[in-house]
Formats: sequence, C-alpha cells, structure tokens
Amino acid sequence: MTSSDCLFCKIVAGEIPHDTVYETDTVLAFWDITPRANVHVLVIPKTHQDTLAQMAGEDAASVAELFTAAGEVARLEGIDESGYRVVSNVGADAGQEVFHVHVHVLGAQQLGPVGP
Ligand code: IU
Repeated sequence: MTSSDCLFCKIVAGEIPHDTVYETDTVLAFWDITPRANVHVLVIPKTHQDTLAQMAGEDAASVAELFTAAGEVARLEGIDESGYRVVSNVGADAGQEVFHVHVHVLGAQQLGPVGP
C-alpha cells in the first residue's frame, strides 16, 4: 500500500532526493533532512503504515525488521559500539510529523536523557 500524498512513500519511489544509508527489499534508511545529532538517520518500511503502533498490530515481523535495520545503520555509521538511540514518535502528543512509520537512529555524540 502506498499513500499518494505521503512524503516517505515518495522517497521510497525515488521521487524525492535522499541520502540512502542502507536498503533492503523491505526497508530504507536515509539521512534526516534536518539532522538533530551528528548521526540522524531515519529507518522506514517501504510499504505504508501510519504509525509504529498500527504496524505492530498488523505486522509484528516488520517492526522487528525496522529495529534490525536500525542496528545495521549504527554499524555502518560506526556508532554501534559507542552507543546510539532508536526512537519512534507515535501520534500527535509525541510530535509525529510524518505519518509513515519511521524510527530515528541518533548518535555519534553524548545524548541527553529521554524526555519531553
Ligand atoms: P517525526 O518523528 O514524524 O517528527 O519525524 C519526521 C522526521 O522527518 C523529522 O526529523 C524531519 O526532519 C524528517 N524529514 C525528512 O527527513 N525529510 C523531509 O522532507 C521532511 C521531514 I518534511
């Protein structure tokens, strides 16, 4: 399923330039356009789902693929041993801006505590 007005579906389709870090048949990882850490990569499924919660309810195996890919991104960016953060905003209160599932991979610096 794709959503014709979904930004990340357009990225998957190659319609919007992006800086790919890692890709499989089912997952794409690319640099966030506004990096908020020295490494800030987004990992998305190639098929459209609005939120991680929706995906978890319908296709738990794909959620596992996202986190496996996040680990691969960390390895490729050289932060797998120093440590990194994987986070997903789910819904309005979390500040989710793009309603196509994604996890942020953040690192290459000391990160602050998780919080509001
Ligand atoms: P959020 O979890 O939905 O808030 O994160 C969306 C991210 O998508 C955010 O960090 C944006 O900087 C990023 N992004 C992007 O990488 N490319 C874009 O064209 C747009 C947003 I719009």
